[in-house]
Amino acid sequence: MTEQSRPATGAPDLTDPATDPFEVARAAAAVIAERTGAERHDVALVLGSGWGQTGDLIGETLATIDNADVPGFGKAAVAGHSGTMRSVAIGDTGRRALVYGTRTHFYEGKGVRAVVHAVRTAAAAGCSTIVLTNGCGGLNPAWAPGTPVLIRDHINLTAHSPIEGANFVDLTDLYSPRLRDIARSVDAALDEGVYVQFRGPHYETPAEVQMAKVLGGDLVGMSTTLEAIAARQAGLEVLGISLVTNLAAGISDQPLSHDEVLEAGQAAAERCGRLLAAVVASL
Ligand code: 8IG
Repeated sequence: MTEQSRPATGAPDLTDPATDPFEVARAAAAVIAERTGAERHDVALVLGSGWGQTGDLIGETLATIDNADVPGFGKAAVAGHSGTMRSVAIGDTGRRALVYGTRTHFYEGKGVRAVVHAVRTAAAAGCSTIVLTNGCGGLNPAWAPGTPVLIRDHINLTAHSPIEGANFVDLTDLYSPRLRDIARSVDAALDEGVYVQFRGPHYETPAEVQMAKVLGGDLVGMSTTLEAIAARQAGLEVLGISLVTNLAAGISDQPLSHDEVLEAGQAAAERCGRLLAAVVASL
């Protein structure tokens, strides 16, 4: 393709080592600013499995952008995820939330840069806080499907990092104790746990779930940890919230299905939406 015939957006190749991912993030942020009319956004939210409906409760959507129109972003790969991002008014505070309707998962094979691009774009768009949500399997049988759980810490089993080069980022308190306190002030019943990211896209075997338990894990999923690391590198304060959509394999005798995930999300949408809205309003 010649320089001239290349589309203006969506074109940069994050897998090319010559591409600077932070430069692409700045280009993406510029498109977002132009399309939303907002010079900056304050808080970013990534809506994972089961969280799709919750963005609406935060406030009025002022602009919706197709991911395909923003440099470095692609189409949604997961059923039930929306391939758009939205600029949402946070109540009447004058502040804006950048709400991502989907994420790129590591298992898609597009590389770690693609996985964390939304996070870097949020930072470039001016956000100081990011809320990472996901749907996951729970190891604690007391967490019925539809239970939101705060992420206290993580174990990254992908054997990858979003950070390139000799850049030793401190991950102590990666999941902000301050933001977890705020979340608990909204919903005092919230438990917290250690999130273990597997590569996926298959769910775990029961033996792998037991391994996660021995390692100190409480939640198993296929996202979030790489994004959280990139967020810390970018200076963002991170809140992680998992929605337990199923008991992890072998914890119950039920087989796992994506339909179950979507159902649990529907059922929990109201509680999760109110939680997100209240948290974002009190940041
Ligand atoms: I939703 O049980 C959802 N995502 N790895 N295991 C893993 N990812 C998940 C699960 C689960 N449920």
